[in-house]
Amino acid sequence: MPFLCSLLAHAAITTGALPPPEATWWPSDLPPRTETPLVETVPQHDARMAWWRESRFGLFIHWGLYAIPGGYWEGRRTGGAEWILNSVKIHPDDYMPLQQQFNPVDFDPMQWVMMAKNAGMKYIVITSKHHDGFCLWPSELTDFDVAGTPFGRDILGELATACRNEGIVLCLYHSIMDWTRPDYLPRRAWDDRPSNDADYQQYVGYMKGQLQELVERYQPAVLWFDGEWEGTWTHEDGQSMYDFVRTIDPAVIVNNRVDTGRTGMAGLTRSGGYRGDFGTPEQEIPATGMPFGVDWETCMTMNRSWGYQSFDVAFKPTKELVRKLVDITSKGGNFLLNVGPDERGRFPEQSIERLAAIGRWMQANDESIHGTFASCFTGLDWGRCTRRNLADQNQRLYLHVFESPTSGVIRLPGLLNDPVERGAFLLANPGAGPLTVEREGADLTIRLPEGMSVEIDTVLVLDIEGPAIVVDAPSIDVAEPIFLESTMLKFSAASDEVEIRYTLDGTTPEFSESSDPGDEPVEIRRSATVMARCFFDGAPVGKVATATLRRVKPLRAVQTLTSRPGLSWAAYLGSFETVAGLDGLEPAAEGVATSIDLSMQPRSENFGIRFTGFLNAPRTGIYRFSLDSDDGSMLSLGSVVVVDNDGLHSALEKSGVIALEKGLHPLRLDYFEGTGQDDLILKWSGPGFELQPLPAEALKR
Ligand code: H79
Repeated sequence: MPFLCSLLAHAAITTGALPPPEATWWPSDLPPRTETPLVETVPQHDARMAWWRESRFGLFIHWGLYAIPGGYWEGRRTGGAEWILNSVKIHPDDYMPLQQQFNPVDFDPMQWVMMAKNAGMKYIVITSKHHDGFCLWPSELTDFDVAGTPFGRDILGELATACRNEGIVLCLYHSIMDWTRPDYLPRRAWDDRPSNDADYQQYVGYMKGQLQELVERYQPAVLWFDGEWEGTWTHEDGQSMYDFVRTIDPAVIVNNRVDTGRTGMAGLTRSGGYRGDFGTPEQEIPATGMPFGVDWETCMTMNRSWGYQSFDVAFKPTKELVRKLVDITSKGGNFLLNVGPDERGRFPEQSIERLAAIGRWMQANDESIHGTFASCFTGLDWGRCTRRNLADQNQRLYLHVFESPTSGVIRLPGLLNDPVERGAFLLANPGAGPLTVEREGADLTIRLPEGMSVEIDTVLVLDIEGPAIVVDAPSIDVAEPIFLESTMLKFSAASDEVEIRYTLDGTTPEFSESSDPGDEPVEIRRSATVMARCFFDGAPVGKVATATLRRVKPLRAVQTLTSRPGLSWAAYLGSFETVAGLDGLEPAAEGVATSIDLSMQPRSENFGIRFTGFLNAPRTGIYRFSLDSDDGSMLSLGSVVVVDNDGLHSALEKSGVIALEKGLHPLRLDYFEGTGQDDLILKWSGPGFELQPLPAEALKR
């Protein structure tokens, strides 16, 4: 995968004798620390995650030695922030002496904690160690730590105490990548220290030793790993690290960057048994919410950099930050908002102002954030919705109005529940009188107070009877979008109180003769554009669902005289950006494979593999192929590209569907790896079998 590191940042310090171990602390609403086993039931997992899910809002702190250069090196403004060692290609021998300058005399952990707490944040994640390897606590295992700075104080210890005193949960960010530790590999190209003795497993042992120190000494509630993407860190390392830290502290929550299952900057965990308790979108918010039970946290900078840079003044306005928090909460995620303190230990003035302003909004509205869960609506043109369960199965909806409609009325589309008596009210001003709630067909409407103007987000509260039932587009269930002779269609909606109508000719379903009722399964024998919609009392509700179904002929099988087991493979050397780069090259090695994997890879980076032969389809029917690769890959059968997963990217799964006649089909699977991690997984499903790896019988040459 590409190594396109973003800019930004810096590191920190250490000193001093170890403090006596703190008395074990744990906020009373966190699960007991010993009752969660490594292999959990769903209720045990939910109990472990409960405080984190309820918190919704946390403070990220990037602090370390990099705050000293602050994006300047040798008198030039270089940028790079916490990445400055890498961005400016600084030799460790020139970077590590920053340790002697680290003396943040203004460090006041109680002030930091209070700024977070007053902003409505419930936890703090601070960099125990960033990519530069500098440690913010006095570690027994390295001298490159705060203990070796003029400052000398145990920064994590002091922060832990302040957090404990104020009921803020302390969490630690810990980088797997380490640019200065001699055993870490790969070395930066400009780092010419002899590397013959470098022993990566020794480095992994060092990390584990440090994590044991951290967990036992500071009891972080979350371990937030990062820098996992270099090829040296494997899935096995990730599994082992996750199990290691949870064995020391069964209640600890660990992000998905501990393992290799993260999907790029979008940050969610791909399927395949990867460790990690939550996904980590970075600098982005998923476009839609996730299925219930998928935990995630968007981390984001207030300006552009994670580490301190005085010249980075591109701070997001408070309004935008609050709306991002609300947007994320309405999608079921957490918001981890960053501050990069300067070399004296001060938060930037702009960050202080924004935290205070967010706090003023939270003061009146935090009930709509803490302990709430995702919206029941897929989209609201005036704002967002968050929810809370009430007694008797009832629900409270928090309606976050971002733009007040000129009509003075907001609409809750397709919400079939009735309001409980009280009607709606303003969260920040409940005394302002009940707001009129009316039913208009399947919608509820709420009249906003006369002349209400919205500054950041005005929150209305509406209690409804029972869990929310929202009717939107019906779902169209069909096995695959292509079929041979016929296929079955089924429709379903969120409630029995609505009627589904559908058409097969591409026209929008009306409540008339021109459409058919969708209450029974339908057999389709011809290609069709299916459109379906819900109706309530004869009036349309929600969006129109569409599916294109194509009747196809199966790809003809080919006749061959010979058919031996396995696929032929050829391995190529080179730095590729697409699979087309393999064309016309001389292979560096060739052989036969009876399964599709990378066991024949000629080296760890910058290579390509082309598999050729035949796919043996056991029956005539519809087949789906799922291709998961890092970096690019492409699967063709005959002249048809079935899955195009080409290009430089991290692990990414794509699938394609094709109709095949029973028998042999010419197959070509191209793959290439740039730098970093590599992976190639091909699975298929077909007539009578579920998604699985291709068995040896399917591969011929
Ligand atoms: O600590 C902050 C940054 O210093 C750190 N993460 C946040 C929380 C960070 N390191 N690198 N980056 C951010 C950007 C790196 C992006 C890439 Fe990749 C790494 C591109 C390719 C390798 C991640 C993994 C995105 C795609 C694959």
